[in-house]
Amino acid sequence: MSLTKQIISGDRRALAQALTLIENDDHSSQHILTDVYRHTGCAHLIGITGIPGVGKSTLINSLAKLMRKSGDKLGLLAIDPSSQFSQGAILGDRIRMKDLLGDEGIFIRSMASRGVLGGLSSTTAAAVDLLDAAGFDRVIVETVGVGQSEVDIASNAQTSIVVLCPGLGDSIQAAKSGILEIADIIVINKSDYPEVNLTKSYLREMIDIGSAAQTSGSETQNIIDDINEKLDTDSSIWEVPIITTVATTGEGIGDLFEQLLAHYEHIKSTGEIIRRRHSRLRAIFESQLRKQLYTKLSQMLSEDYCLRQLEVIMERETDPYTAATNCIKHFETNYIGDED
Ligand SMILES: Nc1nc2c(ncn2[C@@H]2O[C@H](COP(=O)(O)OP(=O)(O)O)[C@@H](O)[C@H]2O)c(=O)[nH]1
Ligand SMILES: [Mg+2]
Repeated sequence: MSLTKQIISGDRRALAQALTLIENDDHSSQHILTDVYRHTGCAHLIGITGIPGVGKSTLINSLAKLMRKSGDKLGLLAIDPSSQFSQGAILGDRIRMKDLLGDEGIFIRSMASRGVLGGLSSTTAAAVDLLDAAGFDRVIVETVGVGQSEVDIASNAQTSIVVLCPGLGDSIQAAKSGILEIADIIVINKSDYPEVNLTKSYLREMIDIGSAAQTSGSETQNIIDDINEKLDTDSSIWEVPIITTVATTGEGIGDLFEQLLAHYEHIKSTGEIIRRRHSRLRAIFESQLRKQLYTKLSQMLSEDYCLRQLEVIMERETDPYTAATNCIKHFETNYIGDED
């Protein structure tokens, strides 16, 4: 049986093997992804982001236990944005999610990215597609929110959860970095610590300011205008809930699950899910184009024409700027026109 068939039929070892190929950016991974693609599109894709130590893994552990009670099969991915995934972090995740180990309805995997250019987001997107094709009802991606990467992850998710702790410092940081804008649900975890209510009211204010600014200004920028036009504007508004949790005891996890289900229903009933699917596919398509062009470019650099240009630069007969333009022209006429 082919690896793809094994994955579709729920073989966990085959799935693990394929994920390793993707992680290593192995040339065979593209064939696997092409093969499984038509089996994707069924899972609810959930992103959970927040700074390290905020309690994401612990939260997922509690949430997953609850989700399993309703029979959902779950795929969990922990993504590390640094190129070398530290063993400590993997071990940490394993300990935090220990309740889930041994459950056949749950698949857990930590992943790093070793590829080039946008490696993390394309590795994540590919891994999510595999879990989706393998028949998991919900795929949860845990990622560290640092700078731009959480926005990439958001383009992978249908429901994005941002996790914060009580204390204004981190919330102000989150608001400044734009991380609140991607949130469909905000969780204030570690609510056993003081300052929860202050944090909550600050966040509520920030979100309300943010959504007021969005409705008054940026509508024209939307790429998929016609889909948006079809949306009934009143019922299409999702008010971002702020949920307080204590992940270690499970407090508030029921509310979180309820809001997750409500958000999923909301995006399905308003058609927002189509817009999110489109923007996800667009992101995957663009990142594939970038990746494949980069590969072609790397090949081109070692070809005679470029090597000759390099010699001419060294002899100061031309400058690197003109030489680069010449190479691109050569590339366009000799390669891009060749293939369909
Ligand atoms: N007091 C308290 N500690 C928590 C809570 N949630 C998680 N922790 C602890 O915070 C630490 C980091 O949790 P972890 O889930 O690994 O955070 P992650 O890096 O965001 O995945 C662990 O020691 C957890 O036991 C909570 O709600 N309250
Ligand atoms: Mg974690």
